[in-house]
Amino acid sequence: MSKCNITKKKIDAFMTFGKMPLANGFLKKIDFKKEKFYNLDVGFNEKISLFQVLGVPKFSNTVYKNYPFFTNKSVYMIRHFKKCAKWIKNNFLDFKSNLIEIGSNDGTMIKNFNNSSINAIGVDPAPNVVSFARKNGVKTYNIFFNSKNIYKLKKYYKSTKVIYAANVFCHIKDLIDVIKCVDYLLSSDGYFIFEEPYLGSMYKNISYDQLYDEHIYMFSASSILRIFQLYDFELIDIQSQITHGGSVRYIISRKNKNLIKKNVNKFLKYEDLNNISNIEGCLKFKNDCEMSRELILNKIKKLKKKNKSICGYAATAKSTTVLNYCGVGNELIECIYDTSEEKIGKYSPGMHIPILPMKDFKKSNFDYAYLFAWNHKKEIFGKEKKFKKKGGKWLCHVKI
Ligand code: DWN
Repeated sequence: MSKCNITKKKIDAFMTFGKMPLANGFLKKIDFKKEKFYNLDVGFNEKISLFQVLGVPKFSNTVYKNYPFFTNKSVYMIRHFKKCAKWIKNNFLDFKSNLIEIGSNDGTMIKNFNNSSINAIGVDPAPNVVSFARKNGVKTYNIFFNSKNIYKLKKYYKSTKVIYAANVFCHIKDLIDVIKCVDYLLSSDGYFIFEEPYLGSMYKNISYDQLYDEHIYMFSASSILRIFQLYDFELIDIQSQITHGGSVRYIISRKNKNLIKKNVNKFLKYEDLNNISNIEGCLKFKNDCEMSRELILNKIKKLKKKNKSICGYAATAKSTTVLNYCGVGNELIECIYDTSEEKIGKYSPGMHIPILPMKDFKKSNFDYAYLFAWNHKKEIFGKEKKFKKKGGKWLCHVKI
Protein backbone atom coordinates (compact mmCIF):
# COMPACT_ATOMS: atom_id res chain seq x y z
CA MET A 1 0.00 0.00 0.00
CA SER A 2 1.21 3.51 -0.76
CA LYS A 3 -0.16 7.03 -0.46
CA CYS A 4 -0.67 9.14 -3.59
CA ASN A 5 0.58 12.67 -3.04
CA ILE A 6 -2.01 14.15 -5.42
CA THR A 7 -5.20 12.67 -4.02
CA LYS A 8 -3.89 11.65 -0.57
CA LYS A 9 -5.65 8.37 -1.30
CA LYS A 10 -4.17 5.07 -0.13
CA ILE A 11 -3.47 2.87 -3.14
CA ASP A 12 -3.40 -0.91 -2.83
CA ALA A 13 -1.24 -3.09 -5.04
CA PHE A 14 -3.22 -5.10 -7.60
CA MET A 15 -0.09 -6.98 -8.64
CA THR A 16 3.55 -7.50 -7.74
CA PHE A 17 6.54 -8.24 -9.96
CA GLY A 18 8.44 -9.38 -6.88
CA LYS A 19 11.87 -8.51 -5.58
CA MET A 20 13.60 -6.06 -7.91
CA PRO A 21 16.99 -4.30 -8.06
CA LEU A 22 17.42 -0.84 -9.62
CA ALA A 23 16.74 -1.05 -13.35
CA ASN A 24 19.91 0.83 -14.24
CA GLY A 25 21.92 -0.58 -11.33
CA PHE A 26 24.49 -2.35 -13.56
CA LEU A 27 27.23 -3.43 -11.19
CA LYS A 28 30.70 -4.91 -10.76
CA LYS A 29 31.20 -8.38 -9.25
CA ILE A 30 32.76 -6.83 -6.16
CA ASP A 31 29.45 -5.03 -5.44
CA PHE A 32 27.10 -8.06 -5.67
CA LYS A 33 26.79 -8.36 -1.89
CA LYS A 34 25.89 -4.65 -1.50
CA GLU A 35 23.09 -4.75 -4.09
CA LYS A 36 19.76 -3.38 -2.84
CA PHE A 37 16.27 -4.61 -3.70
CA TYR A 38 12.67 -3.46 -3.28
CA ASN A 39 9.29 -4.96 -4.12
CA LEU A 40 8.00 -3.86 -7.51
CA ASP A 41 4.28 -3.55 -6.68
CA VAL A 42 1.83 -1.69 -8.89
CA GLY A 43 -1.51 -0.04 -8.15
CA PHE A 44 -4.18 2.13 -9.75
CA ASN A 45 -5.55 5.38 -8.38
CA GLU A 46 -9.17 5.28 -9.57
CA LYS A 47 -9.82 8.89 -8.64
CA ILE A 48 -7.38 10.18 -11.25
CA SER A 49 -7.07 7.02 -13.40
CA LEU A 50 -3.38 6.81 -12.58
CA PHE A 51 -1.38 3.61 -13.01
CA GLN A 52 1.62 3.68 -10.70
CA VAL A 53 4.51 1.79 -9.18
CA LEU A 54 4.11 1.75 -5.39
CA GLY A 55 6.84 2.18 -2.80
CA VAL A 56 9.70 3.26 -5.06
CA PRO A 57 12.75 3.15 -2.79
CA LYS A 58 14.61 6.36 -1.88
CA PHE A 59 17.88 4.74 -3.00
CA SER A 60 16.62 4.75 -6.61
CA ASN A 61 17.95 8.34 -6.96
CA THR A 62 21.52 7.09 -6.46
CA VAL A 63 21.56 5.88 -10.06
CA TYR A 64 21.82 9.49 -11.30
CA LYS A 65 25.30 9.81 -9.75
CA ASN A 66 26.60 8.10 -12.88
CA TYR A 67 23.61 7.52 -15.14
CA PRO A 68 24.36 4.78 -17.69
CA PHE A 69 21.75 5.81 -20.28
CA PHE A 70 22.65 8.19 -23.12
CA THR A 71 19.87 9.20 -25.54
CA ASN A 72 22.30 9.33 -28.46
CA LYS A 73 22.72 5.53 -28.47
CA SER A 74 19.77 5.32 -30.84
CA VAL A 75 20.05 6.89 -34.27
CA TYR A 76 16.27 6.78 -34.51
CA MET A 77 15.89 8.78 -31.27
CA ILE A 78 18.37 11.40 -32.51
CA ARG A 79 16.15 11.81 -35.58
CA HIS A 80 13.00 11.85 -33.46
CA PHE A 81 14.27 14.72 -31.31
CA LYS A 82 15.45 16.67 -34.34
CA LYS A 83 11.93 16.46 -35.78
CA CYS A 84 10.41 17.30 -32.41
CA ALA A 85 12.63 20.42 -32.00
CA LYS A 86 11.56 21.63 -35.44
CA TRP A 87 7.89 21.04 -34.63
CA ILE A 88 8.19 22.95 -31.31
CA LYS A 89 10.02 25.81 -33.00
CA ASN A 90 7.44 26.12 -35.78
CA ASN A 91 4.37 25.85 -33.57
CA PHE A 92 5.15 27.30 -30.16
CA LEU A 93 8.23 29.50 -30.11
CA ASP A 94 8.89 33.10 -31.07
CA PHE A 95 12.17 34.83 -31.85
CA LYS A 96 14.34 34.68 -28.69
CA SER A 97 11.86 32.56 -26.68
CA ASN A 98 13.09 30.66 -23.65
CA LEU A 99 12.83 26.88 -23.72
CA ILE A 100 13.73 24.56 -20.85
CA GLU A 101 14.08 20.80 -21.17
CA ILE A 102 13.66 18.79 -17.99
CA GLY A 103 15.85 15.67 -17.94
CA SER A 104 17.82 16.82 -20.96
CA ASN A 105 20.29 13.91 -20.66
CA ASP A 106 23.18 14.20 -23.16
CA GLY A 107 21.60 17.21 -24.89
CA THR A 108 20.36 15.29 -27.95
CA MET A 109 17.16 17.36 -28.14
CA ILE A 110 18.46 20.81 -27.07
CA LYS A 111 21.44 20.58 -29.43
CA ASN A 112 18.99 21.22 -32.25
CA PHE A 113 18.57 24.82 -31.00
CA ASN A 114 22.34 25.48 -30.79
CA ASN A 115 22.54 27.80 -33.79
CA SER A 116 19.21 29.55 -33.42
CA SER A 117 17.83 32.63 -31.68
CA ILE A 118 16.05 30.40 -29.13
CA ASN A 119 17.47 30.41 -25.62
CA ALA A 120 17.29 26.68 -24.94
CA ILE A 121 18.63 25.23 -21.72
CA GLY A 122 18.65 21.77 -20.19
CA VAL A 123 18.22 20.57 -16.62
CA ASP A 124 19.49 17.14 -15.60
CA PRO A 125 20.61 15.55 -12.31
CA ALA A 126 23.32 13.24 -13.71
CA PRO A 127 26.80 14.87 -13.77
CA ASN A 128 28.22 12.45 -16.34
CA VAL A 129 25.54 13.06 -18.99
CA VAL A 130 25.55 16.80 -18.23
CA SER A 131 29.30 16.99 -18.81
CA PHE A 132 28.78 15.26 -22.19
CA ALA A 133 25.99 17.72 -23.08
CA ARG A 134 28.09 20.74 -22.13
CA LYS A 135 30.93 19.52 -24.35
CA ASN A 136 28.38 19.57 -27.15
CA GLY A 137 27.60 23.22 -26.48
CA VAL A 138 24.35 22.56 -24.61
CA LYS A 139 23.82 24.90 -21.65
CA THR A 140 22.73 22.55 -18.84
CA TYR A 141 21.96 22.99 -15.15
CA ASN A 142 23.16 19.95 -13.22
CA ILE A 143 20.29 19.78 -10.72
CA PHE A 144 17.16 17.77 -9.94
CA PHE A 145 14.14 19.67 -11.23
CA ASN A 146 12.34 20.37 -7.95
CA SER A 147 11.16 23.21 -5.73
CA LYS A 148 14.34 23.05 -3.62
CA ASN A 149 16.44 23.93 -6.67
CA ILE A 150 14.05 26.04 -8.70
CA TYR A 151 15.54 29.34 -7.41
CA LYS A 152 18.59 28.48 -9.55
CA LEU A 153 16.36 29.07 -12.56
CA LYS A 154 14.87 32.32 -11.25
CA LYS A 155 15.87 34.27 -14.34
CA TYR A 156 13.31 32.19 -16.25
CA TYR A 157 10.52 33.01 -13.75
CA LYS A 158 7.18 33.19 -15.63
CA SER A 159 9.05 33.77 -18.87
CA THR A 160 9.52 30.32 -20.37
CA LYS A 161 7.51 29.74 -23.51
CA VAL A 162 8.01 25.97 -23.65
CA ILE A 163 8.97 23.50 -20.98
CA TYR A 164 9.68 20.17 -22.62
CA ALA A 165 10.35 16.71 -21.22
CA ALA A 166 10.68 13.29 -22.85
CA ASN A 167 10.47 10.14 -20.74
CA VAL A 168 11.00 12.21 -17.63
CA PHE A 169 7.65 13.21 -16.06
CA CYS A 170 6.96 9.54 -15.26
CA HIS A 171 10.34 9.38 -13.43
CA ILE A 172 9.47 12.00 -10.82
CA LYS A 173 7.59 10.69 -7.83
CA ASP A 174 6.33 14.05 -6.56
CA LEU A 175 4.14 15.18 -9.46
CA ILE A 176 2.71 18.12 -7.51
CA ASP A 177 6.21 19.48 -7.05
CA VAL A 178 6.95 19.28 -10.79
CA ILE A 179 3.70 21.08 -11.59
CA LYS A 180 4.58 23.82 -9.05
CA CYS A 181 7.97 24.27 -10.74
CA VAL A 182 6.33 24.38 -14.17
CA ASP A 183 3.93 27.03 -12.85
CA TYR A 184 6.92 29.04 -11.54
CA LEU A 185 8.73 29.07 -14.88
CA LEU A 186 6.01 29.09 -17.53
CA SER A 187 4.90 32.35 -19.16
CA SER A 188 1.16 33.12 -19.15
CA ASP A 189 0.95 31.91 -22.78
CA GLY A 190 3.45 29.07 -22.31
CA TYR A 191 3.21 25.34 -22.95
CA PHE A 192 4.32 22.31 -21.02
CA ILE A 193 4.94 19.59 -23.59
CA PHE A 194 5.99 16.12 -22.56
CA GLU A 195 6.00 12.63 -24.00
CA GLU A 196 5.90 9.36 -22.12
CA PRO A 197 5.32 5.65 -22.76
CA TYR A 198 1.54 5.15 -23.04
CA LEU A 199 -0.49 2.96 -20.70
CA GLY A 200 -2.65 1.77 -23.62
CA SER A 201 0.47 0.61 -25.50
CA MET A 202 1.81 -1.18 -22.45
CA TYR A 203 -1.49 -3.07 -22.13
CA LYS A 204 -1.55 -3.89 -25.85
CA ASN A 205 2.08 -5.07 -26.06
CA ILE A 206 2.05 -6.64 -22.57
CA SER A 207 5.27 -4.71 -22.17
CA TYR A 208 5.37 -4.88 -18.38
CA ASP A 209 9.12 -4.18 -18.64
CA GLN A 210 8.19 -0.48 -18.92
CA LEU A 211 7.68 -0.68 -15.15
CA TYR A 212 10.64 -0.21 -12.82
CA ASP A 213 11.96 2.17 -10.19
CA GLU A 214 12.49 4.98 -12.76
CA HIS A 215 9.13 4.56 -14.48
CA ILE A 216 6.88 5.31 -11.54
CA TYR A 217 3.81 6.29 -13.56
CA MET A 218 2.30 4.95 -16.74
CA PHE A 219 0.20 7.81 -18.05
CA SER A 220 -2.90 8.05 -20.23
CA ALA A 221 -5.01 10.96 -21.51
CA SER A 222 -7.47 10.27 -18.68
CA SER A 223 -4.85 10.54 -15.92
CA ILE A 224 -3.09 13.57 -17.39
CA LEU A 225 -6.39 15.41 -17.87
CA ARG A 226 -7.40 14.74 -14.26
CA ILE A 227 -4.02 15.59 -12.73
CA PHE A 228 -3.58 18.94 -14.49
CA GLN A 229 -7.23 19.95 -13.94
CA LEU A 230 -6.41 20.09 -10.23
CA TYR A 231 -3.74 22.78 -10.78
CA ASP A 232 -5.29 25.35 -13.13
CA PHE A 233 -3.75 23.82 -16.22
CA GLU A 234 -5.44 21.96 -19.02
CA LEU A 235 -4.67 19.29 -21.56
CA ILE A 236 -5.17 20.99 -24.93
CA ASP A 237 -3.75 18.45 -27.37
CA ILE A 238 -2.42 14.96 -27.50
CA GLN A 239 -0.44 13.09 -30.17
CA SER A 240 0.55 9.46 -30.58
CA GLN A 241 4.25 8.72 -31.03
CA ILE A 242 5.83 5.46 -32.13
CA THR A 243 8.83 5.84 -29.82
CA HIS A 244 9.45 3.34 -27.02
CA GLY A 245 6.83 0.93 -28.32
CA GLY A 246 4.02 3.50 -28.27
CA SER A 247 4.24 6.81 -26.47
CA VAL A 248 1.98 9.83 -26.22
CA ARG A 249 2.89 13.51 -26.40
CA TYR A 250 0.76 15.73 -24.13
CA ILE A 251 0.42 19.48 -24.62
CA ILE A 252 -0.61 21.44 -21.54
CA SER A 253 -1.35 25.13 -21.16
CA ARG A 254 -2.74 27.38 -18.47
CA LYS A 255 -6.53 27.13 -18.16
CA ASN A 256 -8.74 28.92 -20.71
CA LYS A 257 -5.86 30.09 -22.87
CA ASN A 258 -6.31 27.77 -25.83
CA LEU A 259 -8.96 25.79 -27.66
CA ILE A 260 -8.97 22.12 -26.79
CA LYS A 261 -8.26 19.96 -29.84
CA LYS A 262 -10.74 17.22 -30.78
CA ASN A 263 -8.00 14.63 -30.30
CA VAL A 264 -8.29 14.95 -26.53
CA ASN A 265 -11.89 13.77 -26.50
CA LYS A 266 -11.12 11.01 -28.98
CA PHE A 267 -8.44 9.65 -26.67
CA LEU A 268 -10.68 9.89 -23.61
CA LYS A 269 -13.47 7.97 -25.33
CA TYR A 270 -11.03 5.33 -26.57
CA GLU A 271 -9.66 4.89 -23.07
CA ASP A 272 -13.09 4.52 -21.50
CA LEU A 273 -14.10 1.95 -24.12
CA ASN A 274 -10.90 -0.05 -23.68
CA ASN A 275 -10.67 -0.01 -19.87
CA ILE A 276 -7.55 2.15 -19.88
CA SER A 277 -9.18 4.69 -17.57
CA ASN A 278 -10.38 2.16 -15.00
CA ILE A 279 -9.22 -0.74 -12.83
CA GLU A 280 -10.66 -3.39 -15.19
CA GLY A 281 -7.71 -2.91 -17.55
CA CYS A 282 -5.28 -3.53 -14.67
CA LEU A 283 -6.80 -6.87 -13.81
CA LYS A 284 -6.56 -8.08 -17.40
CA PHE A 285 -2.98 -6.79 -17.56
CA LYS A 286 -2.06 -8.79 -14.46
CA ASN A 287 -3.33 -11.98 -16.11
CA ASP A 288 -1.58 -11.13 -19.38
CA CYS A 289 1.76 -10.59 -17.58
CA GLU A 290 1.54 -13.91 -15.78
CA MET A 291 0.78 -15.72 -19.03
CA SER A 292 3.56 -13.86 -20.85
CA ARG A 293 6.06 -14.92 -18.16
CA GLU A 294 5.02 -18.57 -18.45
CA LEU A 295 5.18 -18.52 -22.24
CA ILE A 296 8.64 -16.96 -22.52
CA LEU A 297 10.10 -19.11 -19.74
CA ASN A 298 8.79 -22.29 -21.37
CA LYS A 299 10.16 -21.19 -24.70
CA ILE A 300 13.63 -20.42 -23.30
CA LYS A 301 13.76 -23.66 -21.31
CA LYS A 302 12.72 -25.71 -24.36
CA LEU A 303 15.46 -24.08 -26.43
CA LYS A 304 18.06 -24.79 -23.77
CA LYS A 305 16.96 -28.44 -23.66
CA LYS A 306 17.70 -28.56 -27.37
CA ASN A 307 21.16 -27.14 -26.59
CA LYS A 308 20.46 -23.83 -28.30
CA SER A 309 22.61 -20.92 -27.18
CA ILE A 310 20.95 -17.61 -26.23
CA CYS A 311 22.41 -14.17 -25.69
CA GLY A 312 20.73 -10.87 -24.88
CA TYR A 313 20.75 -7.86 -27.22
CA ALA A 314 20.91 -4.43 -25.45
CA ALA A 315 21.15 -4.17 -21.68
CA THR A 316 18.13 -1.91 -21.36
CA ALA A 317 16.62 -0.71 -18.09
CA LYS A 318 13.58 -2.73 -19.17
CA SER A 319 15.63 -5.94 -19.27
CA THR A 320 16.01 -5.75 -15.48
CA THR A 321 12.26 -6.17 -14.99
CA VAL A 322 12.00 -9.05 -17.48
CA LEU A 323 14.99 -10.99 -16.14
CA ASN A 324 14.10 -10.59 -12.47
CA TYR A 325 10.34 -11.14 -12.88
CA CYS A 326 10.91 -14.27 -14.98
CA GLY A 327 13.91 -15.47 -12.95
CA VAL A 328 16.22 -15.72 -15.96
CA GLY A 329 19.92 -15.86 -15.13
CA ASN A 330 23.07 -16.65 -17.10
CA GLU A 331 22.32 -20.39 -17.12
CA LEU A 332 19.64 -19.44 -19.68
CA ILE A 333 20.95 -16.21 -21.25
CA GLU A 334 24.76 -16.33 -21.29
CA CYS A 335 25.55 -12.66 -21.78
CA ILE A 336 24.02 -9.38 -22.98
CA TYR A 337 25.64 -7.26 -25.69
CA ASP A 338 25.37 -3.49 -25.39
CA THR A 339 26.87 -0.30 -26.83
CA SER A 340 27.16 1.69 -23.54
CA GLU A 341 30.63 2.06 -22.05
CA GLU A 342 28.97 2.59 -18.65
CA LYS A 343 27.49 -0.94 -18.75
CA ILE A 344 30.15 -3.00 -20.57
CA GLY A 345 32.28 -5.12 -18.22
CA LYS A 346 29.61 -4.98 -15.54
CA TYR A 347 26.73 -7.34 -14.71
CA SER A 348 22.98 -7.01 -15.09
CA PRO A 349 21.12 -5.92 -11.92
CA GLY A 350 19.81 -8.81 -9.83
CA MET A 351 20.45 -11.71 -12.20
CA HIS A 352 24.13 -10.85 -12.80
CA ILE A 353 24.40 -11.68 -16.47
CA PRO A 354 27.68 -10.30 -17.92
CA ILE A 355 27.44 -7.28 -20.23
CA LEU A 356 29.74 -7.50 -23.26
CA PRO A 357 30.63 -4.97 -25.96
CA MET A 358 28.22 -4.89 -28.89
CA LYS A 359 31.08 -5.19 -31.40
CA ASP A 360 31.55 -8.81 -30.19
CA PHE A 361 27.95 -9.70 -31.09
CA LYS A 362 28.86 -9.75 -34.77
CA LYS A 363 31.69 -12.24 -34.13
CA SER A 364 29.52 -14.46 -31.90
CA ASN A 365 27.57 -17.49 -33.01
CA PHE A 366 24.48 -17.56 -30.85
CA ASP A 367 21.40 -19.44 -32.07
CA TYR A 368 19.05 -16.91 -30.45
CA ALA A 369 19.28 -13.29 -29.33
CA TYR A 370 16.76 -11.96 -26.82
CA LEU A 371 15.87 -8.47 -28.02
CA PHE A 372 15.59 -6.39 -24.86
CA ALA A 373 15.46 -3.15 -26.90
CA TRP A 374 12.32 -4.31 -28.75
CA ASN A 375 11.29 -0.63 -28.91
CA HIS A 376 14.22 -0.03 -31.30
CA LYS A 377 13.55 -3.13 -33.42
CA LYS A 378 13.41 -1.29 -36.75
CA GLU A 379 16.80 0.30 -36.19
CA ILE A 380 18.34 -2.90 -34.81
CA PHE A 381 16.94 -5.31 -37.43
CA GLY A 382 18.25 -2.89 -40.05
CA LYS A 383 21.83 -3.11 -38.78
CA GLU A 384 21.81 -6.80 -37.75
CA LYS A 385 20.73 -8.42 -41.02
CA LYS A 386 23.80 -10.70 -40.93
CA PHE A 387 22.63 -12.33 -37.69
CA LYS A 388 19.50 -13.59 -39.44
CA LYS A 389 21.45 -14.56 -42.57
CA LYS A 390 23.71 -16.74 -40.39
CA GLY A 391 20.56 -18.52 -39.14
CA GLY A 392 20.19 -16.54 -35.89
CA LYS A 393 16.69 -15.98 -34.48
CA TRP A 394 15.27 -13.18 -32.38
CA LEU A 395 13.41 -13.85 -29.16
CA CYS A 396 11.24 -11.50 -27.08
CA HIS A 397 8.27 -11.44 -24.71
CA VAL A 398 6.78 -8.63 -26.83
CA LYS A 399 5.56 -9.41 -30.34
CA ILE A 400 8.36 -8.30 -32.73
O1 DWN B 1 13.02 6.48 -19.75
C1 DWN B 1 14.07 5.92 -19.97
C2 DWN B 1 14.45 5.66 -21.33
C3 DWN B 1 14.06 6.62 -22.37
O2 DWN B 1 15.67 5.10 -21.54
C4 DWN B 1 15.00 5.54 -18.89
N1 DWN B 1 14.30 5.26 -17.69
C5 DWN B 1 16.05 4.56 -19.20
C6 DWN B 1 16.16 4.15 -20.63
O3 DWN B 1 15.44 2.96 -20.78
P1 DWN B 1 16.02 1.73 -21.60
O4 DWN B 1 17.40 1.42 -21.14
O5 DWN B 1 15.04 0.65 -21.53
O6 DWN B 1 16.11 2.43 -23.04
P2 DWN B 1 16.32 1.92 -24.49
O7 DWN B 1 16.48 3.13 -25.33
O8 DWN B 1 15.27 0.97 -24.91
O9 DWN B 1 17.69 1.09 -24.48
C7 DWN B 1 18.91 1.70 -24.31
C8 DWN B 1 20.00 0.63 -24.15
O10 DWN B 1 20.04 -0.18 -25.30
C9 DWN B 1 21.38 1.23 -23.97
O11 DWN B 1 22.08 0.46 -23.01
C10 DWN B 1 22.01 1.09 -25.33
C11 DWN B 1 21.35 -0.16 -25.85
N2 DWN B 1 21.28 -0.22 -27.30
C12 DWN B 1 22.18 -1.01 -28.00
O12 DWN B 1 23.02 -1.67 -27.36
N3 DWN B 1 22.11 -1.05 -29.35
C13 DWN B 1 20.33 0.51 -27.97
C14 DWN B 1 20.26 0.49 -29.34
C15 DWN B 1 19.24 1.29 -30.09
C16 DWN B 1 21.19 -0.31 -30.06
O13 DWN B 1 21.18 -0.40 -31.29
